[in-house]
Amino acid sequence: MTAAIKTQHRTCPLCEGMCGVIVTTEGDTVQSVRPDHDNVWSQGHICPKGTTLGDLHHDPDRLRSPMIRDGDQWREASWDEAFERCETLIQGVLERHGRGAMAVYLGNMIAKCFGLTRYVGEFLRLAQITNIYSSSTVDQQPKNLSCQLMYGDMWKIPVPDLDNTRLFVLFGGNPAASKGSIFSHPNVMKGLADLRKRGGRVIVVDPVETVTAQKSDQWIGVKPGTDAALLLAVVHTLFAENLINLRHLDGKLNGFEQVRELAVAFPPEKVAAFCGVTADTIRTLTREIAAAPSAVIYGRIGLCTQEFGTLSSWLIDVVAILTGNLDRVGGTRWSTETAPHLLLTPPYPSDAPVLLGKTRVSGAPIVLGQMPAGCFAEEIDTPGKGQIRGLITVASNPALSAPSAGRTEKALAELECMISVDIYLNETTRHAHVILPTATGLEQPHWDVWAWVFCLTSGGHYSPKLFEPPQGWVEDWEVILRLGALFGGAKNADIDIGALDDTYFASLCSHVGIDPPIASSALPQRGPERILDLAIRIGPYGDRFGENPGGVTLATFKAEPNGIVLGTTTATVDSVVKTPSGKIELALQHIVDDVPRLEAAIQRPASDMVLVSRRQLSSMNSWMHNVDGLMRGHHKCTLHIHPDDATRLGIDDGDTVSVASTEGSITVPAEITPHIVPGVVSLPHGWGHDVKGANMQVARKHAGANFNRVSPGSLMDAPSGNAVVNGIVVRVARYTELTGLT
Ligand SMILES: Nc1nc2c(c(=O)[nH]1)N[C@H]1C(S)=C(S)[C@@H](COP(=O)(O)OP(=O)(O)OC[C@H]3O[C@@H](n4cnc5c(=O)[nH]c(N)nc54)[C@H](O)[C@@H]3O)O[C@H]1N2
Ligand SMILES: Nc1nc2c(c(=O)[nH]1)N[C@H]1C(S)=C(S)[C@@H](COP(=O)(O)OP(=O)(O)OC[C@H]3O[C@@H](n4cnc5c(=O)[nH]c(N)nc54)[C@H](O)[C@@H]3O)O[C@H]1N2
Ligand code: SF4
Ligand SMILES: [Mo]
Repeated sequence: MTAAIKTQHRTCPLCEGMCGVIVTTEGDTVQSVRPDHDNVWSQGHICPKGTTLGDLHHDPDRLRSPMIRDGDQWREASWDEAFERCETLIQGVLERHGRGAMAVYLGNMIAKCFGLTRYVGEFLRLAQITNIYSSSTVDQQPKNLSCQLMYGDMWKIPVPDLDNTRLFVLFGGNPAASKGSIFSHPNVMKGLADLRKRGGRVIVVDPVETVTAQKSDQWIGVKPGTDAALLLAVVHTLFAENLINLRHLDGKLNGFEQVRELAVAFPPEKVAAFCGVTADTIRTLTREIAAAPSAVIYGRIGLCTQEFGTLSSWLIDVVAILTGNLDRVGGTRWSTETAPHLLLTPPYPSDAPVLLGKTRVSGAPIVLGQMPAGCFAEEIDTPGKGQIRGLITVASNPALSAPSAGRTEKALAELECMISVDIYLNETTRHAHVILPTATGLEQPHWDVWAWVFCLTSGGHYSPKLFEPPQGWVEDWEVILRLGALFGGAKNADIDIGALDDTYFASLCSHVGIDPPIASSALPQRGPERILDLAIRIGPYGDRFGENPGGVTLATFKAEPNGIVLGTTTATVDSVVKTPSGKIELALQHIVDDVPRLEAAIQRPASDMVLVSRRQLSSMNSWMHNVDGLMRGHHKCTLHIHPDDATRLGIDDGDTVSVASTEGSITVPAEITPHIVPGVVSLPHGWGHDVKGANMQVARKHAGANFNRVSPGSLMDAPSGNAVVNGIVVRVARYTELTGLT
């Protein structure tokens, strides 16, 4: 008898593109994943990664059972045994070293896992771990910081209104590969092409002439790490040429004069050589922004993960404000979420200090509760009070994705207790004592909790789980709750997950003014769906448990397999800004204090060669290289280098080259391309899979080199503690077998 063929419409969870896909299954096997042309949001767009959801599901290397390591031997274990082992390990560290020796490293994929993302906050509360590391400090921390200070809310990051703008100025982002980030829009590249078709313009500021830049009207090849100077020169020109137009923002700002005074010292001529951009280009750019009927000024990871991440992230919004393009149709705006999950828990207080202290070993800043990822390795391997001895990683791979990766790899091996919530035995988790694999992809229900926060369309798409996980499986939210309680000091046998969940749910209800018994009787089923239903019901379109008859609930979305669009954003500056003054703070001291560091950088001699990071369409940070279908074709972990540099250094296309920094060195094949500024080389991150003890067979065959072995952990954006993985000074040379180096 042949198995029944079924189809299911769902959202691809892998990136902010939120593409609707149709998954066809035959029994337990995925036959195909195709674009869903009827999806109201993505309308048939898809990328190569989305088609591999079935391959990820069937990947023989994906863990399907908890794993326990004894020495260098791994064995499968029952969930009960695995949690018992966790208890022993955790108790041991707590007894020997106290709670201050515990740390957590939270990864990017948490945001894509519906259960983990809903429960990670409660995990942290229960676990009482204060050493919180995460991918945030190798990502958007500078933007969180500037938004916390400017608007009083770190998550109110303005989002481009691509569909209505006339000019899109894009700094340090490449949606042709990434599909957009902190900016959720269906098929961004089509949106940019449509903008050009209707007579608008696209300008890309990037040291690399990316595919996005090649499809734009103008590429400005800026030197890495110099955007803050360029943007200050833009601000200077706005003032000097009387181009300021605050429009509706007039009267809603503090710090206007301070910004004017700061920018006096940055005329375009002063920064031109530093930025590698002529003064004329800077002036023309400024005039174009000022003259545009509407303009988006958008900066992404290339702006955050660089030497002046906070200054650049802040200045993006300053330029938008000074030209009246914030909070405006066709400018950058804030979302109105259908399920506003951030409302369920207390926000980071708008009047609280952003700088919470300094790290133990090198005195780096602890900002917004995050320990800098660049300090992770040194905090594990440097003895003394507070040294990390116990660690939990959740959907993160710091051995590849965080700076000082070589040191991290060694440090992880020294931990007394390491628990990983992860689906692979990989470069990081190979050091764990216990790995707890959670349901992933097609085994999970999905609602894109974080993408809708950065989306100007208000809508939703719920996907039920397609496959039941193996029998006896523990749901991801239960895993993380139990671990929270264990780290909090509870005995495994005493933990009552249902009671923990009910207490958590009641606290969320109380926070949003809903009577917990009323909510619990309407929503008896425990777990993340109950919280999603609560978020939808208290949201702008929700039924508010009967107060708003006809309002939506989770059931409304469950009945619509192609998703629902309810409207566009209605958020305004007046509803968003939560600063103590009630105004947008243009010039806060914590940010302004960093300007002298920039002044000093402008004076220093230019480096001969600097390294930047890049993303690839068929890859997702460090973890999708085990999908054979995505790895076909030529070797992908190559160093892009300009022909002039290649000639100067005697490098031919395909030659193996060494890339060395103060941190370490790696070898990779060179790929000569004119699409890069001379003096800059670019390498993808997330590779380097040839390590002993990892079990990802396909990835191993396409190992590549680990970028972050050359990123020094000490390189940091001073105000935010964010890692610098762009603009690293390196020496590039042809690698010769004979000497090991050139
Ligand atoms: N040099 C350089 N370094 C960078 C960057 C850069 O541009 N250049 N970018 C940085 C950025 S923006 C980010 S966000 C970070 C990302 O870095 P991290 O968040 O540390 O991790 P990833 O590399 O995304 O690896 C994801 C991990 O989650 C696991 N995983 C995947 N799916 C699931 C799941 O469904 N459940 C569970 N439990 N686990 C899962 C994978 O096995 C893997 O271990 O990297 C940063 N590092
Ligand atoms: N296919 C795919 N999609 C992804 C990911 C992935 O790994 N693969 N990762 C996801 C994640 S976690 C994130 S955070 C987003 C990131 O999304 P994006 O920000 O769009 O990421 P990138 O494609 O890395 O683009 C960053 C650009 O910044 C440029 N850059 C480097 N240094 C500088 C600088 O100093 N100044 C300027 N102006 N530009 C600079 C780089 O050359 C690069 O073109 O993508 C997400 N989407
Ligand atoms: S990974 Fe590809 S298919 Fe999936 S949401 Fe992103 S763009 Fe769409
Ligand atoms: Mo990221």
